[in-house]
Amino acid sequence: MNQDANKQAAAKEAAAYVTEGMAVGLGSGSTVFHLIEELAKNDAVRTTIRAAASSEETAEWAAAAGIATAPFDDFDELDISIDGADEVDAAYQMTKGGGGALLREKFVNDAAKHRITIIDETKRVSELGAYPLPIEIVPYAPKYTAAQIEALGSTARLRYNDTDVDSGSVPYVTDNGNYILDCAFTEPIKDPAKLDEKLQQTLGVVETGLFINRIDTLIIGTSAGVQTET
Ligand code: ABF
Repeated sequence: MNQDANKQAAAKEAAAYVTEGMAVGLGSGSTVFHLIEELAKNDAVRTTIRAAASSEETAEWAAAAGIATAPFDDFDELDISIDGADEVDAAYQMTKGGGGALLREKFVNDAAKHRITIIDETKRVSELGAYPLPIEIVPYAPKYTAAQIEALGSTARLRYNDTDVDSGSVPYVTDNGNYILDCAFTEPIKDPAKLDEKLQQTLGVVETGLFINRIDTLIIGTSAGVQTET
């Protein structure tokens, strides 16, 4: 199967975990888009769940599917969260944030009793690091913040929107009004938890795309079928 078909298959498997009346945390990205498509097929579920969306785009997708959404702080906790990833390593540590929504995704993940990650097989890696790590930073000092991170052994490139012909490149701004640095480390990330600790202490860093010990169920769409690891 092709990558998108594998994403769809993983999303379909995850949708079965969502039951009537649940408080559901929705991540972002194309695999989550397929999840919302699957949830929309079940009227009893679609019309009874309430969702916390981890991006404005996801909230639009949910609304279009007839799924009620509410601000994150309206929920005391979430029954389940379902989100994608950019990389998942052998120890189930993740790189997320390729879509720029990592901060809200981490809130949604944090509040959920059952945290499900849905990926296609291309995301499964032995060690993190081939995918540049997204890090959300305050817009005040991107160059200074990038220099602190580069001292840890990476390049840290400010993420831009598509080049705006009139005004040149425009920095990408997250839903939270912050910037994103995409950080390519020169070596594989052998100890993601240790790197995350260092990054969390770096002046200017709001949140990192390292999701440490944040998977309860991993659903992988593969060319040989759907694999579920808990
Ligand atoms: C979100 O979706 C992000 O954290 C991650 O970068 C992205 C994965 O995108 P896709 O599902 O389109 O591969 O979970």
